Amino acid sequence: MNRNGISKTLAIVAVLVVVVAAAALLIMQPSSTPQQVSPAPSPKPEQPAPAPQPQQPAPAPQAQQPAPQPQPIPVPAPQPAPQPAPAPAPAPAPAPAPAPAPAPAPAPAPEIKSGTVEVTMKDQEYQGGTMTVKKGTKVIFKHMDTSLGGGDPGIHNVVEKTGKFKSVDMGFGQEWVYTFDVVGVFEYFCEPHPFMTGKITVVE
Ligand SMILES: [Cu+2]
Repeated sequence: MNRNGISKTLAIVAVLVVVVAAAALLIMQPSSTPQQVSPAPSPKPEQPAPAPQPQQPAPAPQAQQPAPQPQPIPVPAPQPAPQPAPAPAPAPAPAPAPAPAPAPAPAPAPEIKSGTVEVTMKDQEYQGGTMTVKKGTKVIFKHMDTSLGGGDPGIHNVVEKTGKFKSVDMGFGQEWVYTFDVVGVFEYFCEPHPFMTGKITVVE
C-alpha cells in the first residue's frame, strides 16, 4: 500500500510542477513579448530622428549672409579715383589774350588826293577809280587795257550814273580828263562793260 501512496504523491507533485512551470511560462511569455516589442519601436523613432540632420546642411544660407559684406568693399574703391581729378584744374588759365583791338586806325580819314590823278582802265576795271579827291582835282581816265582785242568790245568810257558827266569812247591808249569842281559823290560805270564801276568822292 505504501508504494501506491508514494507513486500517487509523486504524480501529484509532478502535476503541480508541470502546472507551476506552465504558469510560469505563461507569465513569462506575455511579459517577454511586450518587452521585445517595446525595444523594437524605440530604435525606429530614433532612426528617423537623424534624418533631419541632413536638413541641417541648411547653414549654407549663412554663408550667403557674409557674402554681402564684401559688397561694401568695392564702394570705397571709386573714392581714390577723384583724387587724380584735380590735375585738370591748372588748365583754365589760357586767358592771356587781351582785347585784340589794335585796328582802330582803319577809320582815319581816307587819303584825299588833289592836283592831277590818273585812273587806269585795265583788265576791264577802273584801277584806282574809287577814291576821295579835293574839289578841283583833275582826273585822267586812261585806256591801257589789252585784254579786249580791239573792236567795239575794246571800247571803254566813263558814265556818271545820274548823267552828271559822260566821257568819249576810248580805244587803247586814249584818255579822257574830267575836273571834279563840285562837292559830292560820283558813281560811274563803263557802258560797254557795266560790271566796270568806280566812285569818286569830292570834298572841300
Ligand atoms: Cu569798258
